[in-house]
Amino acid sequence: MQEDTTPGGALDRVLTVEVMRVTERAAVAAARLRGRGDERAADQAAVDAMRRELNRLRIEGIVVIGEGERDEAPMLYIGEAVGTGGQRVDIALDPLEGTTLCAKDMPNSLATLALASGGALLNAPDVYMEKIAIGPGYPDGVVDLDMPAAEAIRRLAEAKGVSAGEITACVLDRPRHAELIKAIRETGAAIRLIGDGDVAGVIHTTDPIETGIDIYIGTGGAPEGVLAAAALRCIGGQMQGRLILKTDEHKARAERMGITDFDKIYTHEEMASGDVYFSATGVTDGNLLQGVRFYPGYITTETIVMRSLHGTVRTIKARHTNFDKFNLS
Ligand code: VTB
Repeated sequence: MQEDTTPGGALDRVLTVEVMRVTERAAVAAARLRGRGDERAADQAAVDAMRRELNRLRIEGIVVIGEGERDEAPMLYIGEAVGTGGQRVDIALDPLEGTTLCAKDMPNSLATLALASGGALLNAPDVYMEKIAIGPGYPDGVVDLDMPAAEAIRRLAEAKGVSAGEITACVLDRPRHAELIKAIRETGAAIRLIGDGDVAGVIHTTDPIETGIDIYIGTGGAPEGVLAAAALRCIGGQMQGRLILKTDEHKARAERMGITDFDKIYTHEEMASGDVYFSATGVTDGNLLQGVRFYPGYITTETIVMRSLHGTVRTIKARHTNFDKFNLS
């Protein structure tokens, strides 16, 4: 059944269940390789499962954020068409976000997918992106990418009605963030350093009581930025991102994707506009989602699936007893 066609182009709402199914399958495939120290194998298993499921959907989907450009990614490459035909949709995916986390069986690796009306997702090259994100409930513009990190922490604390010492920032643990980490610590704020997985890092800002994280700051992958922006479009919060296009080669790649202003700061609404669905299934246990559990005779998954049009956020714990659908061998 099709929903009313809104000016932004509403998507078929049955896709709520379909996107969840896709990330569930990818998560189960990856989870079987949890803790084996083989990132490539876990990623490949998730990619295969996600591709298989996407190709069963009644959509005319184009991967705009994928595993890489065609020459470097044999499957789910940028520009790949998926689905059996139907509504034209843009797809952003990361079948295993946090491959290292999964290979080491560390928290917060996810299978993620976003789906939006055709043309609604930013076609970002696989470069770095500076990011800042906070959860819902704050006035617009309370923090932005142009302000020093210390000021962002102070302004956020003031808006939350607490001291800077009660704020926790999530930052990727990378040498490039040494100055950023120092500046944040000087405000008295705490830092949750993460090894990988900044899609989860951004989503965690939307539920500080559960996750303990108020703000995400730092430089991570641009594709992960678009996925996180899609999630925030649905769940609320604010995010800004700026592509880091230092070399001519980066700029040429961005231009091929239709980007002309190389210094532009994108809001999350600009990175993911129109009607957006986002789904993430836990692979390893995490702050918001339990990882896949294998029991004798059944498997459980936990998924957060959301849609921007009505702001519905569902957390679905599923019990799967038919293993055929997972292609386990
Ligand atoms: C992040 C993180 C990913 O890449 O975007 C990061 O979310 C950025 O790149 O899980 P570097 O690893 O080069 O810092 C990942 O860690 C891996 O794709």
